[in-house]
Amino acid sequence: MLSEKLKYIFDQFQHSAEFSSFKELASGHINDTYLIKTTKKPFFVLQRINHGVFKNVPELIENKVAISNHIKQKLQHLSPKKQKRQILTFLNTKSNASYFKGVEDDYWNLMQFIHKSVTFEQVESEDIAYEGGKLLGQFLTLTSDFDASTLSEVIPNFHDMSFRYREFEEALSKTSEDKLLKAQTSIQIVQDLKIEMHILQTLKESGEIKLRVTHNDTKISNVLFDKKHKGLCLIDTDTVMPGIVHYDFGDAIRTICNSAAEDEANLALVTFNMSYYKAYKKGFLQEMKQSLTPLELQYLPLGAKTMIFIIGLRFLTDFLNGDIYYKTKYPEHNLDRAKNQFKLLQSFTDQMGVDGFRV
Ligand code: GN1
Ligand code: MG
Repeated sequence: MLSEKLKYIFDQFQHSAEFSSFKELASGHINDTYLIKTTKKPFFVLQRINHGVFKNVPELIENKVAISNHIKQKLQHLSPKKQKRQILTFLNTKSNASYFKGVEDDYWNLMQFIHKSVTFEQVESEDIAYEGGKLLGQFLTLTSDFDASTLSEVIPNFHDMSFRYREFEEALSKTSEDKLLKAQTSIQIVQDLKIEMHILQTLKESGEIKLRVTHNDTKISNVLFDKKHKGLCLIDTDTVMPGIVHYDFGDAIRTICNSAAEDEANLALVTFNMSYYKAYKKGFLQEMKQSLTPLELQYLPLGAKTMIFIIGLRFLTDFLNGDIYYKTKYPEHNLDRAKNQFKLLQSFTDQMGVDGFRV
């Protein structure tokens, strides 16, 4: 039984808590995540890291712990209570490893649950967008003096556009006629935007936009808020790696400004909410403006466009590949996700106008 298995794994970690029950936290597309309730608070979050996606789990956990420790040092002035709510705390196993390896080649990681917190799958107000922006700005500021080159690239080429195009082109050449037909419009969009979608990568490769620590999965459901909807911390730091600021800015926008869920199939419901964009950007710049170069600042809108696009491209590629990467609930789930992102992109570009992206 799953409950017994989770209790067993939970008990391999260093704590004196007693397992009472569990609840699956099903919002992620890659890992399996469980809230572990104990007889006495705090609760915990137990996560099975998807080893197919994350090839080197020890390095992934090293990254996460190093970033948490760095933030902890920076936030030493806060009360212990506040620190517990704003910094992720990972636990070691009884044999002092940072993860537990099960017999089925399954890798587990445990952290403390942050009580009295909430997350949003979708944004409900400008205030939440603003708070989300502030929190991301704080994360990037707190980690700005961390040497990004010491982080492992847990998923190589994660936001690399040429790599994602290569994967897409390979999928195109191997997929079925039926899938090609169903995805025709989306495929055309991808082909049309190829040059523009490489602009940021070129600036990154030339060194004109510098590498820093980035979170790389800043969707709004990865932002933890307190009950009054003030930002607490970013969660899901699995993909913390060297990157450019546009990755994090754009990936957050992608979810914050979508008037519908990421997989809403009725595209009439999918529009880009410009007032949330402005609120988010305001919060973000309040924390970040001093440390952004003029070039980084000018390219933020294109960062948003590029990140909406790249996630759409990845969903589309996975559809063409027969759903081998993301968890899906029905056969065309990935295609619906891709179409959704491309509709969002269209709505964003319509509202920004051509000049909105010009620098
Ligand atoms: C995946 O599993 P989750 O929800 O944390 C993906 C992100 C995508 C996101 C789309 C390692 O994140 O890159 O933006 O789905 N993570 C990985 O919702 O591929
Ligand atoms: Mg993630």
